[in-house]
Amino acid sequence: MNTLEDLKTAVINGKRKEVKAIMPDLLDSGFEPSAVLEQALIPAMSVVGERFKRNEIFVPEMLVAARAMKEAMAQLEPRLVAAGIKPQYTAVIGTVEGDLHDIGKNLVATMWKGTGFEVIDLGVNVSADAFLAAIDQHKPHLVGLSALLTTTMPAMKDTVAAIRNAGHTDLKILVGGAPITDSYAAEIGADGYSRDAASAVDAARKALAA
Ligand code: B1M
Repeated sequence: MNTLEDLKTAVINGKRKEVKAIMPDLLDSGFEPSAVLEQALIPAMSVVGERFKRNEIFVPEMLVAARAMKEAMAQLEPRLVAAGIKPQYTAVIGTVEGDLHDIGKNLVATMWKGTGFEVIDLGVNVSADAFLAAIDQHKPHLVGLSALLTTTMPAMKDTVAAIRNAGHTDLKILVGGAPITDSYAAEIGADGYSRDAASAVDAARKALAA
């Protein structure tokens, strides 16, 4: 029988096919989807990030690890969403312009779907204009912006400013991503920040109740 450690190792090493085989084994033998996420998948990406920082691996290895992670997420998402109820709120989410990281953003989208939000996911490298067009089209209650690079934090700031300048002063904006902090969120005029996907649910509820 496979273990969470087997899954973590397969993701770190970018073994997509192994991940594809291990996931049903774990999920069908009683592992909670949240444990799979928190004890195997997220720690795997941390290891990958650390190795990249130490120049032990490079972008191609990071990319294959991300693909393996996505394979796991494709199997995990239906289980995480299974408890979902009829959507009460609509949210638009995307990774800001210049930034191609989407694993964390996808997780936040999954958690929001799982707690009864209708989520319109604009993908990665989303310009402020594309956010504005989606806001006009879908009239969301909440907008989520993700940024993983210090170099794309200014794009997050510009997107918040563009949304506010377009007159959406009451629309709730939630931000997150590894380099983002509570104080940065406040500084750029967002309504909330969360450090991970699980707390993004509470942060969204809190912002909407305010
Ligand atoms: Co990139 N990368 N990357 N990368 N990458 C990081 C972010 C980095 C920290 C690695 C490192 O140096 N240790 C570093 C950024 C340094 C910095 O700016 N401070 C980095 C770099 C430098 C780069 C490139 C510039 C490398 C290069 O080309 N030389 C390049 C940039 C490309 C671009 O975006 N323009 C690049 C490319 C890539 C890949 C494409 C190869 C790949 C991304 C694949 C993909 O996403 N489809 C990749 C990966 C995989 C990573 C690491 C290893 C893992 C990211 C990840 O998926 N983490 C990452 C190192 C790391 O994070 N440890 C790294 C797992 C995920 C679950 O966590 O995304 O943090 P995270 O999301 C969390 C929270 O942040 C939060 O909740 C999520 C779930 O708990 N959160 C939100 C995220 N968004 C939120 C939104 C919210 C609320 C919470 O509300 C709306």
